[in-house]
Order: sequence, then C-alpha cells, then structure tokens
Amino acid sequence: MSVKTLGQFIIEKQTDFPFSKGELSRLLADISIAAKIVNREVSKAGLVDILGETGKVNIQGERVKKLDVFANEQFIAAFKAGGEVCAIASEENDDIISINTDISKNAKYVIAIDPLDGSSNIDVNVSIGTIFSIYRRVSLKGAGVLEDFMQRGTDQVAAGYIIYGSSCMLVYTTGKGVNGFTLDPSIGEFCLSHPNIQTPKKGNVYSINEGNYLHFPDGIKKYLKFCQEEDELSNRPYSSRYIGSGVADIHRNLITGGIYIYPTTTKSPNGKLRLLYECNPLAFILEQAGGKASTGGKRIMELPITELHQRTPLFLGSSEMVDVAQDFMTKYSSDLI
Ligand code: AHM
Ligand code: MG
Repeated sequence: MSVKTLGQFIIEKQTDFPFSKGELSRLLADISIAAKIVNREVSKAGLVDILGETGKVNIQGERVKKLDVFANEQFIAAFKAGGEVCAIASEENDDIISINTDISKNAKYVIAIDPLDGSSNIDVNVSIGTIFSIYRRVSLKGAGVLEDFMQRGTDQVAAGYIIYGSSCMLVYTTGKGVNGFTLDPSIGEFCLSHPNIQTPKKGNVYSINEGNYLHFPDGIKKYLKFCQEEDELSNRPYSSRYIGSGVADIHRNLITGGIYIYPTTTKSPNGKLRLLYECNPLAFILEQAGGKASTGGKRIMELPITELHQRTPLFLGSSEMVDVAQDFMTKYSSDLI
C-alpha cells in the first residue's frame, strides 16, 4: 500500500497556487513539526507527577512546564525559526507577537493560534487540540501589526487543527477542500488518511454544554427539546456528545455529522469562543467540507473583527442541522441574532 506523507502532499498541492514560492508550504511544515513535539509531550503528560510537578524541577534538572505554556512556546519557536510569518496572535498572549528578524522581514503571512484548546481536559487524559488560522499580511513590510489580524474569516489563506487524541491528526484547508493526516508514530510522519473530507448534510449528534441550560436563550432551549423528541423520520432523539474540547467535538461531528453549539448565555452575552483563532478557522474547515458556521443568525466568516480576543457565539456543523438551529433562534430569540 502506498502512503502519502503530509510533506509530499503539500508539495503536490503547491501547483494549486501558481504564484506561490513555497512559503505557505514551509509554514504548514513548521506547524507539523511543532505539532509532533507537542504530541510527544501530551502523550507523556501523566508522567509529570512522577518526573516532577509543574513549577518544580524534573529529574533531568529541567523546569516542568504546564502543557499549554509548553505548546505555546513550541509553536512560537517554530514560527520564529521558520521565518514565514511576521506576527503571531495566540490565545496565550494578550498582545500580538511581532517578528522582525532577517529571515522574516519579507514574510507574507501572519498566523493566529490557539496552541492547546480544551484546557479543562489537559490534565485528565482526554483529547485536546491546536487550532490555527493563516492570513496574508495587510501591512507592507517589517514586523506585523495588529491590523494584519483585523481581517474577516473569508480572508483566511489556510486554517487547520491538530487533535491529540487516540491518534494524532492534522486536518487543514487552503480553500480547496479539507484533508486529514494521521501521525504514524513508527515513522514520525503525518500520512494522508482522510482525503477530501465531506461532512454529512445531517447527523444525529448535538454537542453543547447543557449545564448552562438555565442561561441559554429560548431559541436554544426549544432547539434542545426538539433534539430530544422522538421522531423516527428524522432519526430523533439525537445523541448528546460533549467532551469539552472543541477540536475533539467538532472533529467527531465533521466525520459523522452533527452540530456543535456554544451560544450566548446570560453570563457570557458574547458567547465564550474566540473569533480569530477558534471560530474562524473551524468555520473555514466546516464550510470547505460542505458544512456551515454561524452565530445563530450570521455567517461566522463574514463577521467584522475589531479586537484580538473577540468572542462570538458559534453554531457549527452539518448544514441542515445548523439551518434548523438557526430557525429556532429566529423564531424564539430574534433579539439575540
Ligand atoms: P479553552 O480555549 O479555554 O480551552 O476554551 C475553549 C473550549 C472549547 O474547546 C470547548 O468546546 C469549550 O471551551 C468548553 O467550554 P465549557 O467548559 O464552558 O463547556
Ligand atoms: Mg481555546
């Protein structure tokens, strides 16, 4: 059986971009290397207690870092060394990190990243992920600036996620479909395992933190009751599946069909998730796979962005399921959309 590695695939696809000089390919390669390093640490996370607790010195004499801090440092180091981006925005950093080195001064791109998403699952051996979003810079040269990130999701050049789960997968799009690669640990390579992913038009899974039920808008409360009703024709009741790691919940729903919702709540009137490095990249992937991404009323990728860590409600998944959930919002919570 022939195996296609991520590296081979990227080189083949470079011809999709006739004026490309290989920078985007190199940036994707940098991401995959950092992902392998993070995966190595994630897979031995449980050993931290044996080797030395966070903040203490381990038996090799190194300080043990929290995994999210470690992941942030690895990705930033990879981007600085690669020289393909002139600025980084990370969930872990209040401000952008501008890069102005000799190798980055002609860089065309900026990258926004959530280095380790699913923070509540990091210490309990449950799948976590990395999400990234790449834009062409709008500033002319030198170090990147905040304005480079103030672009709509529709301006993304590429986006993807890595899931550190029962296996490690990298899924990405450059706007020409979605492809998934699984890390083969025996050869240390991401191998094409899910070519041209298409998400089913509908599924029977809904993913939402129902613990917040009392704080949900009426449209969501009614939609959840609809999901739970018996109806043979539409295969209801749907199954409820919520891990609390967005990447894992959304990856499962991408493959099997389903809907993920993080709505506004009375406690978080703008929702919880961040537009730049969580919602936009996931929206780009879902749309490229034939799904939909909305705020419950508006398309995520068309939202204007004015703040780096801006939040938005998110309805993401199989197109027909997102449509139905939006109908409930229009009918019962039109003031919120
Ligand atoms: P994080 O970036 O702090 O990890 O937050 C994002 C995560 C998503 O991955 C997940 O779907 C959601 O927040 C879970 O939030 P909650 O615990 O409120 O349900
Ligand atoms: Mg996050």
